[in-house]
Amino acid sequence: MQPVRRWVAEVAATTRPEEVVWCDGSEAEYGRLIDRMLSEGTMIELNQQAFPRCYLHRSDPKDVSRTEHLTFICSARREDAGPTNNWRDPAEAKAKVGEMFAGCMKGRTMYVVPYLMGPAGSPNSQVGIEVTDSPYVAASMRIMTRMGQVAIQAVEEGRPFVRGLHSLGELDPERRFILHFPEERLIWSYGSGYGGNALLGKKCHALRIASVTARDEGWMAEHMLILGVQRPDGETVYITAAFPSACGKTNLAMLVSPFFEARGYKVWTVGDDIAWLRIGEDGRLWAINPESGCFGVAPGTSEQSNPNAMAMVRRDSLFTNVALTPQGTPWWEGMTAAPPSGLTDWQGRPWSGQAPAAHPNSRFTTPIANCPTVSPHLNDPQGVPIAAFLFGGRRTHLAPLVYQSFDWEHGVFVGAGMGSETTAAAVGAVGQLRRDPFAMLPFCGYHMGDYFAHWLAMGRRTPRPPAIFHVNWFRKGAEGQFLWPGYGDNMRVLLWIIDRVEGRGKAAETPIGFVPTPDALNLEGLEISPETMRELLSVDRQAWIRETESLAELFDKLGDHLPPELAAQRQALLRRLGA
Ligand code: OXD
Ligand code: MN
Repeated sequence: MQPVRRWVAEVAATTRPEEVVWCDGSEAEYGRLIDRMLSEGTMIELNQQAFPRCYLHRSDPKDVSRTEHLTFICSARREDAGPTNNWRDPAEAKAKVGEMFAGCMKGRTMYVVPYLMGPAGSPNSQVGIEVTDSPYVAASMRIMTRMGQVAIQAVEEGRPFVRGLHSLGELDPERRFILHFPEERLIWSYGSGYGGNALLGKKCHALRIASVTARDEGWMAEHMLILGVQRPDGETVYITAAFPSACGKTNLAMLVSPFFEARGYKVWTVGDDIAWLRIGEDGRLWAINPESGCFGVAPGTSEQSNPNAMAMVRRDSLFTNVALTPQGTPWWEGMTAAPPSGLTDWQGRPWSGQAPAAHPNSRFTTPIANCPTVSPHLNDPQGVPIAAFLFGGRRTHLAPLVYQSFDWEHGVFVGAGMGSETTAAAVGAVGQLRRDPFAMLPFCGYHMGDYFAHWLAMGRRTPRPPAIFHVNWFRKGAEGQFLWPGYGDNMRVLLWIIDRVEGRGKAAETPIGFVPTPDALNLEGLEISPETMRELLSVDRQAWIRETESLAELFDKLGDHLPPELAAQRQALLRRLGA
């Protein structure tokens, strides 16, 4: 613990907290954190009969989502951050933000949070130490990570650790910086208490820093859910999926399908946001979920869209920026068809009915162990073997419901070309197409071109790589209606994917990849017209030519870091489309 103590002492000397608390991750300590926030008024106790051990936190109204324009990769060389990341010279960044940290914890408690990303005892897990002046962050980290003794033990065994320094500062958007120093495995986050900016184990460590470590060490840190589909014969097939923020990753990870469950199928949830993958001795890629909790988007979560999440959040959960009913229970848009009367909005005001009652990016923070479908392999040090990768996004008009890439290299091209219409999970305009390769654009800690090259290299080195698919639950018809029911019916798509992986599953070859034939999906019990299915599976050549041409913008931006294989894939697709 010597190096940890030295660093913590250094940090305390700069930030000058009133007291330093070393967190052990115990239940009693969590209780003390909650009690403190209740007495300080930064947590509100929810109805303990209906929602035992659940609390509501209201954030500063100007601190409600990730702030990508204030997020920086401070690699020694600008070129290593690449053109899709903000970059700052490490020394300059430290000088500027170091001034903000000086004395910033005066009168506050500094919590030292040792945490483990990944199961205890897994060689693929990593240790982090987050120092924070936010009890909300310390309490949330206990849900999101394995916190306390297990991490200390790993440090004592000589494991390296990622250092994360966090302060709420003044919560001033003008004095807010999320800085990553990949060469030092160091994170500095100042001026925000929002999960994605402040729970440093998550996006900052498990994606931005870990993606660099993964590149250097030959594994993968991905923005992917992990699920297992158990078949009636008892065998479970594992799939990971990368979708941009707020495209339904949590819903897919916890999919419920009464129709298929009655026929002996079952979905197991391993993770809903992040996967770390390594090549196993058997030549397959094996995935662990580095997290132990879900930090899910509340609006839209309902008994219909995600009954497992609804069950999961009913205990031991922290809610942030949701609305409050007069009964002391949480509410958000989409939870029930009509809003209950007498709501208090996310800012603590009587709800006017004009603006949303819950913030569109309001969240629940919940132990994944509470999920009714949690996989028995959640804590398996080995992880689970992955048979298929899914990419996807919100594409109202372009992408078919599902298609399979021709091979790994083409699949990497499909991931590189991912795009989605923006949502409220990050600050900025909503509803515009944003390229988001592998859903990693905001989370890759190095040059995106080098990241593509790392994917290609992983494919070459993996003897039994997963098959790669693209899905789109969000295609709309001429009247603007969704063509596919989504949610539990996405199981039909997963089953086709498993069929394909196992060498069954009918498909037609199209210029963009293998698309199911109209009779290939199991549509039993679903009312959907053959015309709608045709539209859902159709490939509009002209639209795809425009799409593929517009990809040049991203590819050109990556300059000579763009792997030539991907430039060739783009040309080949244009040729197949007849451009
Ligand atoms: C998240 C995100 O919060 O991707 O998971 O924004
Ligand atoms: Mn995410």
